Amino acid sequence: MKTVQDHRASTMPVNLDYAAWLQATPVALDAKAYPFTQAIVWRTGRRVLDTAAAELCQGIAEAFAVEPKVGEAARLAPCRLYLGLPTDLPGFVANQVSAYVQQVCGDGYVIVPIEGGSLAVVGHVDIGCLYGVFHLLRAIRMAQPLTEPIVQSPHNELRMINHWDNADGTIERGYAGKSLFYRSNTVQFDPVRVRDYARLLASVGINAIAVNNVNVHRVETQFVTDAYLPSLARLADLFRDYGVRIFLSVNFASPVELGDLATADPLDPEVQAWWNSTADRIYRHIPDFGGFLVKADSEFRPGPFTYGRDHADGANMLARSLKPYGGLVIWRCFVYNCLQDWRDRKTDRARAAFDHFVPLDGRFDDNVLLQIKNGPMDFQVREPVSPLFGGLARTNQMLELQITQEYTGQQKHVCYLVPQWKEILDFDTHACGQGSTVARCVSGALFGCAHGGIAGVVNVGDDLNWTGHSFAQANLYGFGRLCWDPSLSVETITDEWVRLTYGDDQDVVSALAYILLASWRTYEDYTAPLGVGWMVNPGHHYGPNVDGYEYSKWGTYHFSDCHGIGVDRTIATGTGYTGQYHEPNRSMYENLETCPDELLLFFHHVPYTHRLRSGKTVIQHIYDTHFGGVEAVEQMRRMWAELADKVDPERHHAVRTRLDVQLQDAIEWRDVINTYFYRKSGIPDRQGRTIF
Ligand code: GCV
Repeated sequence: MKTVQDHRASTMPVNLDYAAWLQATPVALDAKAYPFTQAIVWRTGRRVLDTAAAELCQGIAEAFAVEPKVGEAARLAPCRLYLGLPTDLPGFVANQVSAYVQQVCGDGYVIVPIEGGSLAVVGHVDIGCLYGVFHLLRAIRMAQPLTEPIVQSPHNELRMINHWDNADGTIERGYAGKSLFYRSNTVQFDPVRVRDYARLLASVGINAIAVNNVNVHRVETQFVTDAYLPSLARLADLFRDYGVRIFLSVNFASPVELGDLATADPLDPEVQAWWNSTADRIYRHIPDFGGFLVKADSEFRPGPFTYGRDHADGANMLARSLKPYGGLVIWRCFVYNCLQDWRDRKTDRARAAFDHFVPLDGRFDDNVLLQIKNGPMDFQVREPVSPLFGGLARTNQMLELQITQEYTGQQKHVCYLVPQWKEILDFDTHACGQGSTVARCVSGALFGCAHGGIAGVVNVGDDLNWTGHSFAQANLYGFGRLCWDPSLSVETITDEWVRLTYGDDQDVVSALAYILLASWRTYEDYTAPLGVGWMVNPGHHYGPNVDGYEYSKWGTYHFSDCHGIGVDRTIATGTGYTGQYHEPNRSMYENLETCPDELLLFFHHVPYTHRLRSGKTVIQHIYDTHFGGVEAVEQMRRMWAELADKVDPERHHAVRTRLDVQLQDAIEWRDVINTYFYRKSGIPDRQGRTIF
């Protein structure tokens, strides 16, 4: 049998970051604590199960420096680890696991101690067994006991990564090198690297991947043709071993742009026939193809509006072409007017997704999912939750998060987003009374939808450490863990990532957890205040520029003048956006007294002297958070410096260099923002600190 290690190039540079949270270092306990690790029994010949067994062998060998027995030798060992489906197991093992396996849904698994010191890792499908293996190895690495049965089912059917990779090898909003999949307008990849990537993804439960940018340009439009499908099929094959199905982002105007038809009108039978034969072709090459991801009528991408049709017409037409194969259409709701007039205070970009899609609720086919960004604007450091969650009751839906740090420091700054995502998932929409959380909306549980899930725009490129900043790996890890189980606590996920990636030393664990957990708030403190967002340089979105988008067409304004700041989105005097929420959220946001401080300027335009619920005025809050944010980065830098003897020099140096950059940038943000608002308001800092 080939081990996972056999697939690795022996020339692969040694880099601890490359192994991410699957480090190959020995663990403190010896193998006797886990007697079942001496032998592995499984039925060979099925790809995913063989992958699971190979991972198990490798993980055990790395942890305890002892190779487990396999094959005949394993069957003779006194204790064994049984891996497989219930039908693969010897009768006495099957009997002992059956009550637990019955509780498992979808691609979940059980890990059950068997009499005499053996253990069984069992799922209903082979991929469940692989997830069980990764759970088991994680538990061993974290020295957790495995004496009680563990029953795990994923909360979300689709746990998906979106790549914004272009065929030329660039990545839109990518901060960790070039694409892992493309170069010079061809599909070109290192199979070892891609396999290792698939492995990382599967280890946290990811099961779907859209391999190209939602902005589908001329070359990627051809991905659905015979010119590209054979090489995409090879890519899909690498992901297949790890149970990850590939999706393609498609161009709605493909029938026209590929030169076959004069129209892409979704109600034209010839267009339907064109997509049907396109789907037939794709499935001939990739039999387990997941489906299409579509950005339509958004930021200059073509869509059904051109033909006087709506999003349901467009999505359903594509869905019908995939239906015979069980494929899905994931249709994005990031639809708004990107040619707005900044002088117009009535049009509100935040309203757009709800206004476009709620009237279509119930009209989408059952293999369509609407993919909704977490907030109504665009992945800002702080936004309210999109009111589309809870606004759609008869439509499959998915949450879209941004793992790549476009607006949150571009992987030069530490910004650990798991606490933000957790707040989003826990947000109570009140759509069906109390407890109608976003997590329940998107899993499909709240409204009994057929499909659901979470997608993340990934932060990975071909940098050797995958994510540019070593700590940005924690976002990828946490994303996967939350997709699997949104009820996991931030602290649990953080502790897992730190210990799996950087080891068990208590000083390292506590310093790293502190830095990660403080980082989102810190980033927010030195950038745009109180939920107002933006204030970044246009185009690349890095660094401060308070008025960068203020007089532009993009609909992203803060409306600061000498009196005050913020966007009035109330029903009473503003754009009426607050009316898109269910009560009591609507009233909470509508009223100045109950609106949470951190979102005040998203919902209200107030004078600089307005007193926040914290007791501070808005202007003093701006000064204090901006000075405080820089101090917090200085503190992170000090804490990291103190770990110099406890972290390997390569990773220590790389992180220190990025923290230096973060500090310089935070100072720049502080001074630009404070100076801007001092000059606008004329109100000095009560503490008399330097403002320019
Ligand atoms: C892929 C924002 C980003 C764009 C991105 C777009 C989207 O506008 O800046 O780069 O395009 O969102 O999500 O479609």
